[in-house]
Amino acid sequence: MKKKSASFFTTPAIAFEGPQSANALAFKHYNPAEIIDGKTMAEHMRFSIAYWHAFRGTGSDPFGPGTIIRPWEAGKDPVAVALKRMDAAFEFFTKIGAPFWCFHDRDIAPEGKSLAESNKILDKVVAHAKELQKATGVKLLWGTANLFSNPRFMCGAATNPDAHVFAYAAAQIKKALEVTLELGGENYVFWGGREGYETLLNTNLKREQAHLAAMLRMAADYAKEIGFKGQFLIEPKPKEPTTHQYDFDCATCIGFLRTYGLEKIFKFNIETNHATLAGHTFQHEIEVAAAAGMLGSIDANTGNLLLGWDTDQFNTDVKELTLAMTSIIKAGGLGTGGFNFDAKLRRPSVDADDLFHAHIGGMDAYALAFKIARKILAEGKFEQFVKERYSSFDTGFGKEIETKKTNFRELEKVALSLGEPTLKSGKQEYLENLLNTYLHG
Ligand code: XLS
Ligand code: NI
Ligand code: NI
Repeated sequence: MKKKSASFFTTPAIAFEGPQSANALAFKHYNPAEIIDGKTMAEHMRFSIAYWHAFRGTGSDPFGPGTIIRPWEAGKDPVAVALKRMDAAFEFFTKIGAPFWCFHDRDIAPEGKSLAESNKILDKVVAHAKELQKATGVKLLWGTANLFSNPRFMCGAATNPDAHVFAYAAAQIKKALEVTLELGGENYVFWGGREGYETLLNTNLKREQAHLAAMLRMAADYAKEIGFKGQFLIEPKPKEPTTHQYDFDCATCIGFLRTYGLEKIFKFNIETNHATLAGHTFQHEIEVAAAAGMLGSIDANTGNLLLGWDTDQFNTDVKELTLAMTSIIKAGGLGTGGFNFDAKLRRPSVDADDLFHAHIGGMDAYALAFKIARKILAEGKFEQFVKERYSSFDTGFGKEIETKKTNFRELEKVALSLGEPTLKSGKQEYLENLLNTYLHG
């Protein structure tokens, strides 16, 4: 039964109208009801709205205050505003047709004067969110704790040099896990926040990394204890806010998790903008995670490559997304993960409908990329090329290398008898042109 509540958006619910439609407030490629391989597009894409950007973003930047004024923000009592904001958020989730949402504890509820009071306020807002989830059918993709905004976390949370701050962070994660469970969250995310350092003059790197591992271990133990079955996800990022973030990229995190025996507990939440900040492509990070069986979820955004920080823009680059999608589909999809729009409006995008245009663009670009990627994989031309490129490892001494049945003496014999290897083209330009035939016909 739908609960009747005041409407905050004049924009009507967004419908699929197809590629020919001239209506900017309609989907051109994302048809949630379309069935592909026995699953609806909505089920394939599992789109999610990021509460912190869509409903806490004001357009402020280091040079000036917010520009985006929302009607539901009016009011003196921050708890009443938080509840009203939640109504607005669920109206938006429903109108844009996103089946999931994501939040940090402090996005949805203001902090009180003490931890106990903050927990109480959070419970109140979570109870309201639970009602709205029930009324709308929108589900929680993941929850997380904000361990980076409050000044107490200025030197990190799990990697803070002060054990008191560590304990505070532990208490906050404990509560965030409880409310994520309460809301049926399918995953729980750990983004490193300020887990890193500015200078080694005041930092014991080894102890900090061990503390981070201890925090993650305790989180996993507690999740088990309370019956939270969602997937734990690490979200790598190389820098910002600290100069040296410990969770630099997927490869670094895999090494870290294996060092501390945590690799079975975690998968990755890969953010496009974080990948490029690390000097990688989005697809690279997906492939590294997938190769380790640790591909979990996506924070769908993009950065401005001319800038060196996390600009969190909506991604409409179909080429980049198509490449990413081929890797995701080949890896068997995202499981309990989804595509979460960890992206914000540009500062001058002050209209309410800008929030719709932004998400429509992101959803359409991903849906189109998904379809192109499926075609590419169905035709198998790139896969066939790659397969042939490595075929010398399918038989003979190549196979023996892969199956660990050879050694240097044997391989020396091979090299002496076969002589100089013939050069085989990597055919990059040919392959790039082939990719363009899928993108542009
Ligand atoms: C910041 C991160 C953050 C996480 C959630 O750069 O992307 O938004 O997704 O803590
Ligand atoms: Ni993110
Ligand atoms: Ni980010």
